[in-house]
Amino acid sequence: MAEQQPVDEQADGKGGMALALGAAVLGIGGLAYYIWNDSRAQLPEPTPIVAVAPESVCGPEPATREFALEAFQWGYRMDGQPVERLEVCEGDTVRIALSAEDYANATQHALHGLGLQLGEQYYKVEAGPGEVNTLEFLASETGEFAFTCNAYCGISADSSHGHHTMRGVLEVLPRAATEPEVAAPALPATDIARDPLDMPGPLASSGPQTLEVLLTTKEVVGSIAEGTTFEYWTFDGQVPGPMLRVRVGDTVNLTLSNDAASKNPHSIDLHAVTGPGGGAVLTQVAPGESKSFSFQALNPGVYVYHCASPVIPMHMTNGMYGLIVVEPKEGLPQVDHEFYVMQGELYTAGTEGHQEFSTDRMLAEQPSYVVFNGRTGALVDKAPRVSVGETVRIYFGNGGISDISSFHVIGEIFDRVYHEGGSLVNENVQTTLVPAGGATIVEFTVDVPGRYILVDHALARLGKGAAGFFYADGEEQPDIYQGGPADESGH
Ligand SMILES: [Cu+2]
Repeated sequence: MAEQQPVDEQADGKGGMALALGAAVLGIGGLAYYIWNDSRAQLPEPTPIVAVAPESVCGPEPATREFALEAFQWGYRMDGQPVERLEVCEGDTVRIALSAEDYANATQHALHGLGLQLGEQYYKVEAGPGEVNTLEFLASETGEFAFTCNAYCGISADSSHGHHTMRGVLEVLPRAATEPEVAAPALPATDIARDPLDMPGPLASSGPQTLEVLLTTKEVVGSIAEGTTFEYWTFDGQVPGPMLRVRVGDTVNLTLSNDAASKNPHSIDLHAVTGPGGGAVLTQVAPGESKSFSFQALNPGVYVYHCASPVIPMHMTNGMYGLIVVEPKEGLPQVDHEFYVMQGELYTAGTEGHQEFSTDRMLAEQPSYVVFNGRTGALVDKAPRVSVGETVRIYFGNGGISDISSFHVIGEIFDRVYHEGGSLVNENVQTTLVPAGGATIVEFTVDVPGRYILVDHALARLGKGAAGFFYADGEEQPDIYQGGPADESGH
């Protein structure tokens, strides 16, 4: 059963009319309206019913504002409604078409006019019964300017014969600052993109060790994409930060040093740490300071580490993330190649030149860029090469704060996936989910030569930068993959 319509709409008919009038006024452009209540029709006390906000009136470009005013015995009206205030914007061309009510037995009142002093200029127009004359002028300065029925009405403006009520105000509103946002020029930049081959190799088999790790947080200007720069916040100057590699049972003495040139405190929370805060509470370091803490790696897997200084998502997306691999006691099976790849999100204001961080975009979870290894094209410029028949392992982490990555290699099937970077191994996987703050390990043998493309299969992110390559060299493998002979292809 349909719900009954609320009766307020009918009860509030005047409000509805006001809205309709407002819409009409907006359609005309630039008029704030005052009308008289019916009960006050003989008393010219205006009651405002519509206020047109300047923001909705003053666009970036000057406009022509047209008003069709009719002078009648008690004042000016427009579309039958008394008018006391006209609003325009500085620089607008104002066109007032004045007509005079043609009524019987009032010939001495039949000539009406409108005069307006605007700065140095006095503008006037008059109209007799049945005439329409147009006054056009430039709203050359801001302020409130009275207009009245002037001497051309035929009698004095302050006479008691009625013309004294013929007055109003033209308000010339300032135009909001409208200069287009000019992008700041790009700054000198360093390449913050980490090479996917830049990582420690497999660990030698041995008993538990104590490892010393030093990481330095640095704020550096890098290039996100052609022609754009951004102040990245990093571990050791690149994105992602250095891969750390330990083995289950190892103790890590980690020292975090914040570069003296930094403007912000930084810290590190490693998901491989067992203990409150993952290290973050113990490592909040001001610029120029260092702090240390120790942890024992208890669980095998691949883990994200990231800065955890407020505002944490801002520190993360600005580039402060990396992976720590905790190998099982027996180590990981040997492969021919290992790649280190992390997806990240960048939230920036603007699209060119030097870009500032955008809190609005971050809160809206609308990254401007989704990238692999810090910037667009990082894994294109630094695409690894392998040979057909070799095995590849990719440590893939998600340093983003909004998007879940649907990690996929076009033209390849993952023989094994360490699901969510843990100990559960899945086989024969096309696309694997990597949550924000999560990681995975994928392994495959390359069977066919050519170029392979790493993507987040949420493919709209391709246009935001989430693409990378690796190349496989070697002989064609027609048993596995080949095109049809040209004369049989039908094309
Ligand atoms: Cu930080």
